[in-house]
Amino acid sequence: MPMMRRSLFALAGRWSLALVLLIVACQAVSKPLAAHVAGSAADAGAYSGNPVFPGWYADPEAAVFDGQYWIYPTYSAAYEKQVFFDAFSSPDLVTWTKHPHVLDIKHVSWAKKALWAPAIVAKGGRYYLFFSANDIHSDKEVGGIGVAVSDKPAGPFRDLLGKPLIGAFHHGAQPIDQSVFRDDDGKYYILYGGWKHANIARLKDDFTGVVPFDDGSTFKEITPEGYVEGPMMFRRNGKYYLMWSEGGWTGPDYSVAYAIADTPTGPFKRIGTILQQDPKIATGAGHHSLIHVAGDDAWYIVYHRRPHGDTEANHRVVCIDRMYFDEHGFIKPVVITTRGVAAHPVGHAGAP
Ligand code: FUB
Repeated sequence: MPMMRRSLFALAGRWSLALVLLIVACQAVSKPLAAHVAGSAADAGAYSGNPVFPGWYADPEAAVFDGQYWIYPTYSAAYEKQVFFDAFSSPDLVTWTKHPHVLDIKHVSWAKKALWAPAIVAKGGRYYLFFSANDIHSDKEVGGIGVAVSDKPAGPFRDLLGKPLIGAFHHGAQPIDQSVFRDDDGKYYILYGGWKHANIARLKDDFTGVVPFDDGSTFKEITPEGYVEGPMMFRRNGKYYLMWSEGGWTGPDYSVAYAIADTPTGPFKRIGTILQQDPKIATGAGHHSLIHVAGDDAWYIVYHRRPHGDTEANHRVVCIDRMYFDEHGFIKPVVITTRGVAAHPVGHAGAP
């Protein structure tokens, strides 16, 4: 090949490489995602569709900050690739913007794998992202539940402690699947636990550790019948609602049940299942969180489920549907949909 043509080819090659790098860089910054409306074309823009954004994601944590809804899910790629969190924000539950890598394992010195089940709290102008890491199977391993902090809900989040907040098994609970509950008196509690045991502990005000209850105990087991993992708590009309996931997370029967008590430490007696598969829609519906829009008392359940007939364990997608209470305060069974929820600008929303 003559020298001139070779250098022209080399130049074209370099420009193509530059173009590809530019495209990849553009995709890495926050960008609005097209709404994934699975209903009719008329739904576009009016309903969220389910899943609400593309990609394999699970264990969604919902919150409302700065006039936006936020969802922080587990990145549900293959096990060894679950090493960062993306976040998603929306002004109306329909249009979602992806915020890539809000927390990455490379910024948590003790974390190596299995970054799971984010839980977020805003306090004192900062945002605290609780996470599980390393999927530990005994106290001999390093890992458990950690906490990272940022000045913005979109991160970047950085490890607060340089070590796990809860790094050992208590009452048989694997230290994963945390959620944080703020009671009306301003006390913060962490609920967590895999391997069919649920614990509650009181958090220090600065989230650097846990403080003992009045009776001197630090971790209280609150495991209800049927419990597997993914506990979360909210308060409504003076009652404490504990919700959790049951069944195997890799299978179709994964589901959510709940109990009601007069105190955050229970006792919690299982009332029933409120979220489960609908063979006509999807399977494995579980590991959820809630959004409460105080202005019109609307409740949303944000959860993951798996596409029909897909048996790959990590193929989980994030969905939103409405949740309703009956006149006695019991939660009605959720109807899971492909249409999702109607657009609801944030207004006076507040996540429990
Ligand atoms: O996503 C990883 C694990 O799967 C979570 O910790 C469990 O709750 C289950 O959803």
